[in-house]
Amino acid sequence: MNDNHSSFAKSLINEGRLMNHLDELSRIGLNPKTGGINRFSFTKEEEEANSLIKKYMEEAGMTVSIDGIGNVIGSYGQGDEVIMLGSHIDTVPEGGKYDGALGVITAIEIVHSLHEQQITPSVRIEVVSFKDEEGTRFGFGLIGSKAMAGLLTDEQLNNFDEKGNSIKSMLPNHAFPLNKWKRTNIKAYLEMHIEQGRVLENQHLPVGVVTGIAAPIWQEITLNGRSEHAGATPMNVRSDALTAAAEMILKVEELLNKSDSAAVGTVGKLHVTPNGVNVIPGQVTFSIDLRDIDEEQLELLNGHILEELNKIATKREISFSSKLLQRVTPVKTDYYLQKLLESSIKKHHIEPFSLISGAGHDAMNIAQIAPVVMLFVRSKDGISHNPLEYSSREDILTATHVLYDTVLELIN
Ligand code: HGY
Ligand code: MN
Ligand code: MN
Ligand code: MN
Repeated sequence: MNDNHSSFAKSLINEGRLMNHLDELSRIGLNPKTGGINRFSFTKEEEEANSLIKKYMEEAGMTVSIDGIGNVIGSYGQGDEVIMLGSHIDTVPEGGKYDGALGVITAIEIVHSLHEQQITPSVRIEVVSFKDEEGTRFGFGLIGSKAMAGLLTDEQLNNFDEKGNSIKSMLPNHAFPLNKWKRTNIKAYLEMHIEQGRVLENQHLPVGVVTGIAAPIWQEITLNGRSEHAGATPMNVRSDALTAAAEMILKVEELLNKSDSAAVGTVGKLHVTPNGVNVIPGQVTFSIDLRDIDEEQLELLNGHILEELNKIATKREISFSSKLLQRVTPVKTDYYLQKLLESSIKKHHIEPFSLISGAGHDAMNIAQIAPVVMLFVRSKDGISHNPLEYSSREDILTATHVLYDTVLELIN
């Protein structure tokens, strides 16, 4: 970056501190054998990470609170209206160092540099680390941003983790009633996040402006056949839940490959019961994660897939049930905020580039109650949800300066 503005801002974003904080956070929940990070909601790793970001927020001059759902909120400046920055610090199993964490750490650093320059914003700035964005433990995520958008319902909290704990049982009493967390004073929400895809890399660009976010429908499919002896049961009398699941999973892939929309579908979790080498599987559950930017298309595709899976279950005389785990609305981001980001990007002599997010983000929920925009940072080889997830120091710092400049516009 050679414009004097960025060199001026450069001295104001403490790059060493920013990168150290990212490194320090990434050591919490690190699996030294794989390099993967395991930091799930309502665990000691999350608690440790929350105290670390609370410390960073306080050092940045923020007052910190944790709401009843578990969102960690750093507040800087005065006033009712809020410019909100944030993301999440929880991870998928064996996740990477940057997914979510980058948005929280860079947001704290932006406030820290404002604080060091004694810049008092005309509106209050909040940095939020949203609770349980990934949904790793309870099968549905975005809990913190759902609560802030008034979208979290009691019945959703009855999802259970592998050990039979429900979210409801993990929340403190003062989390209820849930609708008390709905926010109405957010003037703008800006989230920096790694792209988790290959578009920016293919464009040879460090950052991009997100104009739309595809949203997921998550379902859990349960198939019941009959557990029987693997040796004594002839093939023609079996009621094998796993071979039925196999045919269904390939059918999901076939329907998505054939669909002419940008929709994607993934079966990421599969659970076989009783899971014995010499036992014909009696029960199988598997997840379906379906995404599209177009809500109508998404619903139609979802209905079509369920119909086709039901046909396979009937043909195989296997009982079939589906449970909706979560349905999030795809969103378009705010045009004015997109243009603000673009003008900051131009100031850094980078060509502004717009793209859609295939991954879901807290911004989808906050978009229901405020104008939002996201700034994507290039992902090496597009890899994410994987210990190899990587964004370069240079790209991270460029993105931080761009977001810093945009925040300056919003708080003057
Ligand atoms: O699933 C997602 O898109 C995000 O990583 N939670
Ligand atoms: Mn700048
Ligand atoms: Mn993620
Ligand atoms: Mn994320």
